Amino acid sequence: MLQRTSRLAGLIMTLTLAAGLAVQSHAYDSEAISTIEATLYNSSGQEIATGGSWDWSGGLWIFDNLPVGTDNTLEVLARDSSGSAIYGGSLSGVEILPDIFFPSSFDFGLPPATGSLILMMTPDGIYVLAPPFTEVGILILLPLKVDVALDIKPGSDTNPYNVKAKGKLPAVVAGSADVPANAIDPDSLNILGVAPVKITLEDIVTWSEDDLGKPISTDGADGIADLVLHFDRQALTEAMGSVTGGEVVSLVLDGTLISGTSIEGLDAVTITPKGKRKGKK
Ligand SMILES: [Ca+2]
Repeated sequence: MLQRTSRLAGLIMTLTLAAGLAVQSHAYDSEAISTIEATLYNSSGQEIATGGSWDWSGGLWIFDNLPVGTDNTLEVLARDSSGSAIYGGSLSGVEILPDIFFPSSFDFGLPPATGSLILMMTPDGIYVLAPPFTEVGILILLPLKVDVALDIKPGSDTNPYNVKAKGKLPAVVAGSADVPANAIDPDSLNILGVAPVKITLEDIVTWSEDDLGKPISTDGADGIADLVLHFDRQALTEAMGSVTGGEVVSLVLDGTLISGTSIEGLDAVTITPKGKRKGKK
């Protein structure tokens, strides 16, 4: 396997240079990926083979022992070092040819019943080849989850939260050029399972990124509409469960884009000291 991999690596390197596929920058964050895995589905959607997980830094992977056939779909999942799936993509119409180049078995003159795919890191995703040099296609890696800038109680840094208070808690999701507010599915949004009671489009914050590339928002309009959410305080307090005064409680806004991609926004509130509360009363 090792010998075969290094032989292939040499071939692929030549091919890469020839095709001008120099790996410079990535549409995805290559550094965030730790491992990838692949699954092959047949035309009726049945899983017929799984491969990996492979070490992403290897840059080239052989997905072998695949049943010969047409009209398969290849799916690839990329995980970060904590094992969370962060990118994914699929390629349909994948044909698995009898692998005469690297047959996994010989059937006395009959063509091998299995084939292989060579997967290779490229700037857009995974370049897929049938050995030795038949291009199958490029599987585009897309983020499975997009971070959004959530600002609970815009205008406040510490977000004091009184668990006795009733009424509405405002929060804003900063719209950006990449993730416009109207690309977010309003019906999907929730904090701890609590959906906002009111959603409006207004431009009240400015979207930017912190040093780590995480989206943040600061006060003031930037010409891009934001999603302003109002949550029922009592419902949210109920969902938080047992909290004590002075405690900082992280709140995650979950949801999806209209395209189906998951989004997540993170902020925190500080429970006001007088709002001591032990579980449900
Ligand atoms: Ca804005």
